[in-house]
Amino acid sequence: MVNRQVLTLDEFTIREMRAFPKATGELAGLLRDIGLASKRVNVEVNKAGLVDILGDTGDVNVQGEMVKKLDDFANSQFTGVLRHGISCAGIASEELDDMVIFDNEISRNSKYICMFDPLDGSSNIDVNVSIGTIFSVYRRVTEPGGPVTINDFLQPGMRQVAAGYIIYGSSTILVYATKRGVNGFTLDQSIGEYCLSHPGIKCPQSGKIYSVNHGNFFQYSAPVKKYIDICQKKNKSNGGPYTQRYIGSMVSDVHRNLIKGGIFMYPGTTDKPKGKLRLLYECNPLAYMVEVAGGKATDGTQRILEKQPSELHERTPLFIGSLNMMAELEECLGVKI
Ligand code: P6P
Repeated sequence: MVNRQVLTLDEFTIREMRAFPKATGELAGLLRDIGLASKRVNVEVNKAGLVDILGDTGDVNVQGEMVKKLDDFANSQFTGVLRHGISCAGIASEELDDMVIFDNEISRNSKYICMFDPLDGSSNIDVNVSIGTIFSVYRRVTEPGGPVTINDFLQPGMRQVAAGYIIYGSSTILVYATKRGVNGFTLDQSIGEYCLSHPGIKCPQSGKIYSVNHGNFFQYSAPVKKYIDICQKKNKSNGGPYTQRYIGSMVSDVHRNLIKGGIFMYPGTTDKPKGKLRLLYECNPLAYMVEVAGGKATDGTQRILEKQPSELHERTPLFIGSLNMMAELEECLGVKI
C-alpha cells in the first residue's frame, strides 16, 4: 500500500502562501494558531462526557485552578493563541460582550482581526452530539500600528479573507475557505496534525436534505411554511419528499449539506423576527464558505454577505445551501436574490 503523501494543514497553508509572492505568512500563521487552539479544545471536549459521569465539576489544572466551563475554556484558548500570535490585532467572540484589542507592539502591527463562536451547540456535549467552532477573518480597515476599532469588526461578510469551522465529532475536522477554495483537514490523533482529507469541497447544486426546527413551524411566515410543505411532498421533478435532518449543531448540519447537498434554515419567528443566529461569527463565515463552494446564503431578502453589520452580536435569519433548493425557497418567498 503506497503511503499517500498527505498534506498537513501547515504544509497546505504554506503551499497556498507560495502562490502569492507578496504573502507575508500572517494568514498561514493565523490558521496555524486556530488549528492549535482547536486541538486543545478537542482534548477537553472528548473528556467532557467522562467528567459528567464522574460527577466532577471539571479537572483541576497544574495551577490548581478549576477548569472553566467548556465554552469559556474554548474562548480562552482561541483568544490566547491569537493574542500571542503574530497575525491578529484583535478578536470578537460570542462569549465576550465587547471586542478585545490586542494592545501590544506585535499585535498592533498585525493586519487581521478574527471573530469566532468558540463552541457552537455546546448544550449538545452532555448527549455526545457533535459541536463546533466557527471563525471569520478580515483584513483590518484601520492603519496597522494603532489599536483596532469597532469599524474593523463591523464589515460586510463579502470582505472576509478566510472563514472556517472545526467540528468535534466522530472525527475532528477543520474546514476553511479562502477565495481560492474550500478544503477540509481531518485531525490525525496519532501525529497530532490536521491532514488534508477533503480537498476542493464543492456544494452539490441539488440536494434532498432539509434542516429546520419543526418545533417553531407555527411561528414561521406563510412562505417559509409553504417551502417546508414542498420539502415534505412527493415530487418527481425535485426528488421530493426530502429527508429532514436537524442536529441542533448548525456547523454539523451545514457541513453535511456542504458535502451531500441540502438546505439549512433558521428563519425568523413571531417571537424572534431576526431569528437566533449571529451574523458576524456564525452566519457570515458559513455563508462565505458555502458561496465559495458554489452554494448560496441569504436572510430571505438579501445575500448574507452583503449585510452591513451595525453591532457585534446582531442576529439574522439564515437560509443556506444548494443552489437549486435555495431557488425553490426563493420562489416561495417571492424574491430573486
Ligand atoms: P434551536 C446552537 O445553539 C445553535 O446556535 C446552532 O448551532 C443550532 O443549529 C441552533 O442553535 C439550534 O437552535 O432553537 O433549533 O434549538
